[in-house]
Amino acid sequence: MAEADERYDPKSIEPKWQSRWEDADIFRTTEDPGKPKAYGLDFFPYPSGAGISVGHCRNYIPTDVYCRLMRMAGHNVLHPMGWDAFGLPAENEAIQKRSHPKKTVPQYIATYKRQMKLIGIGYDWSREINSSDPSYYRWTQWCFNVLFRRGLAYRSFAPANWCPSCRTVLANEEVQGGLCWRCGSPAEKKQLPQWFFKITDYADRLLYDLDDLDWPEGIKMMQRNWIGRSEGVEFQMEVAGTGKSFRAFTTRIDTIFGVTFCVFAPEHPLVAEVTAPECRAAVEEYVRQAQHVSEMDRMAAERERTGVFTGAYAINPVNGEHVPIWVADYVLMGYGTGAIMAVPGHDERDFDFARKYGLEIRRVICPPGKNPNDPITEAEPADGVMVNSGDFTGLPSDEGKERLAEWFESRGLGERKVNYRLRDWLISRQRYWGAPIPIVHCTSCGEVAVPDEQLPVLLPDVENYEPSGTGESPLAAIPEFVDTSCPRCGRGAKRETDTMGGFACSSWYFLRFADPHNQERAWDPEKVAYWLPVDCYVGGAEHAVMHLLYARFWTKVFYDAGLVPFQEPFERLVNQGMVLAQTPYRRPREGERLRVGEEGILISRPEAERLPSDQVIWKWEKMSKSKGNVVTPEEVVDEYGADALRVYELFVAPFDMNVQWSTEGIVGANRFLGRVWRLFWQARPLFIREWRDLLGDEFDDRSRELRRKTHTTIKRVCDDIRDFRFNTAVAAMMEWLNAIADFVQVGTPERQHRVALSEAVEAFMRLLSPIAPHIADELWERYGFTGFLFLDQLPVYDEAVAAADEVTIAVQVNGKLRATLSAPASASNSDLEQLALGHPKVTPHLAGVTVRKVIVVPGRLVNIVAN
Ligand code: ANZ
Ligand code: ZN
Repeated sequence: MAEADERYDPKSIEPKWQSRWEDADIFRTTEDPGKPKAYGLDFFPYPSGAGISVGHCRNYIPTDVYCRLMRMAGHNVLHPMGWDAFGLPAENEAIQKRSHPKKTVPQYIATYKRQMKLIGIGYDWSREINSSDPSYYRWTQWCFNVLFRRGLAYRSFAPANWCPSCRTVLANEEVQGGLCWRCGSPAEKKQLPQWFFKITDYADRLLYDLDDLDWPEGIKMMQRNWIGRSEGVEFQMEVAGTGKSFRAFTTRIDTIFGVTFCVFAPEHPLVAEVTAPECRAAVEEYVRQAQHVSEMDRMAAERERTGVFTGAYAINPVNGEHVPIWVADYVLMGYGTGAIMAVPGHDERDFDFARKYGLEIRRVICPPGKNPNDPITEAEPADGVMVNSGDFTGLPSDEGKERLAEWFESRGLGERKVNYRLRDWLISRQRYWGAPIPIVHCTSCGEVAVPDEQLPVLLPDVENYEPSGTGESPLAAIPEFVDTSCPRCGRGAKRETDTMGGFACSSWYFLRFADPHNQERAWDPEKVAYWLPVDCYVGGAEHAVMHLLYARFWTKVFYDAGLVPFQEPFERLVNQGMVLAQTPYRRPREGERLRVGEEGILISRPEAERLPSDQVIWKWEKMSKSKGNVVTPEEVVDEYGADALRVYELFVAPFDMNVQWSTEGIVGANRFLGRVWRLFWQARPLFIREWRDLLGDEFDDRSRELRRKTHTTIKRVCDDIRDFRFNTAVAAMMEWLNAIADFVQVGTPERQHRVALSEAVEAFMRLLSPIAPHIADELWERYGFTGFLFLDQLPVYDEAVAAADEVTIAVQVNGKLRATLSAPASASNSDLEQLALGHPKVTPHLAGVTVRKVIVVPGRLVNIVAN
């Protein structure tokens, strides 16, 4: 057979299959109620001019493998893709390129799509959606109306974070370390009327429902912290000699006898009223200074505490003590009441502050092992027994909290209170490239929603869309857009000119994929009920809070409105690790200034190669356009093929770990596929297509062994892929390939050998298909099968065949034979390790030493290294 000499040539195989898949439209999703469904979804990408890198592929390839496997396992699979095309990134990029997002976005989308096809991703493109298309944002506006009608969208004046360089308002989460997340300029404050969604109404549900989600624990923790629920007491304190009082929130009312001062936030309204004349100048100056410090910095734990005394005193309600009132910026106006009782003995910030300004530090909580009069040398925030606390002395913290809450409540001086860190979601953008907020301002009717049937409020087609720089949206400068009539009373009225931030579009797109072309409504409830919730949601951990919290919030609102039958959109969430690339920096020259946190000047690769090597510092950094360290899928596919890229991305490390990009790794993946190719040509003449009918043959030991390997691997690969353990799935395929190769090597003189071999190679092709679909379909065809493996089935797993005969394993400790044990041939390395470590003849040799290493040779030996 001449073809047997043919080399593995992905360049001829891959485009051929990609166009065949496309022609046969194999990825189109069908809704078959008779089959279980599986919905695999990647985070909604925003198409940028840089295209995708092999870093992004680490998101798309694994999801594709999972979806392909589920399809072959008999599920109806929804695996769609669309574009988060509205929003700041697209707009800012277009501004930079002096183009228009209407022009750039479609170009970028075309690139993304081409790249995704190039790496063999099986999206159902018939469901493609684009959030900047009126047929989509019409329904984003409809969603706004749903919230508005339920009292969950409101407008209020609020200090907005303002980036003077992007000339735009920033959401709190877009200000990072006091800087604009896009451009890095320091953020300022500006008062503007803004639209908000009342996510705080859902704080408790968003918090409690996290418990049942199959999400990474770290992400759940971040959401819990973001919501920041805390239980405490809010109570009243008098300001001595003024007749005025203020309220303070504390989570530690059990420490109230330890209050030695109080602190107001600089913005607290009482500051001006209670400050004594001799303190006024200093206080005013401090308040002025504080305006320039971002909230983020004010909260930072490591920051040096500052403050000034107001000259006023507060009266502690439990003991009548007068304590000084200070102003300090570590107290935030936006949390609790903006005023605190300070307990330096048991709160770290208060401790630092008291140390710095020489304020009294008192012990009122005693942990086990300490005495009531032991001095406090650092803040002791733990609960304990109350001491020096009047009638409450001797109570444990928990009980003290209850008793004091009752004490305050019975006197009408305070009450139990739950506080949240979570703030309402600022949705307004004073920018062009977004869905217009569908509201009309009428002088007699107020804020009126544009009726659903009049949607969409179209984004006007304009040339000049750059931010006005006044804080107003550029839409405000377009009279044809602004001037309208009130939908309620018909009189002249003005349209809202703010647009919605991109997080609105991505808060419901996963629903639209279930019914992407519906022109009557946002979605057909039956289709959504069939496909949703998303079974597996795949993306980067950087969206831990915003997108994932907002999407959960909208889903709950839709649930309450009877629009969807579930309360959580994403049943299972997985985060892929990042791809890091070597990034060259040049050592700084004399007097050259560096960016914060950097040891050198970022340079390009060619530049790095020209410089003497001692001038260049190489660092592993996240692959990104801004670092100039991007490797594109095109480069890799061109040289090694899409299947090799896929195998490499899966095999290189556990799915959720960061990886360092390596070309050698791809060479290895390509070599593996080359081995598959050659072996399959070698085995081709031995293949018996009707092997299933011949399973009644007597099998000898080697044939049984191969069959066992086949079936244990089928199980392992399927389980691994479902659990996103792609690296071990590929490793199992590699081991299996070696076993098949050895088997062929030894020879196949009898029919039973060829039956076992045929079973193995057919199963191998099927299992290879989700991972490396092009080569799999090619081999499939060359073995005389027709059709596409994607539309075919996974190999059938037979537990009885996989069930192992026993094998005998020698157990050594430091190279000396100490025991032999029998174990199932299918036992994994860690099973064997456990058996060996627990063996009664082995344990005496491990007493008093530490196990340093356990080496397992499957089927043969366990060697324990201990000393
Ligand atoms: C006295 C105290 C003693 C406190 C103690 C803590 C420990 P969480 O858990 O985050 O809700 N606090 C209250 N309002 C504040 C504000 N606007 N800015 C800064 N800090 C504020 O934190 C609640 C605690 O943070 C409150 O309990 C208060 O300090 C402080 F041993 O009161 B505590
Ligand atoms: Zn009106």
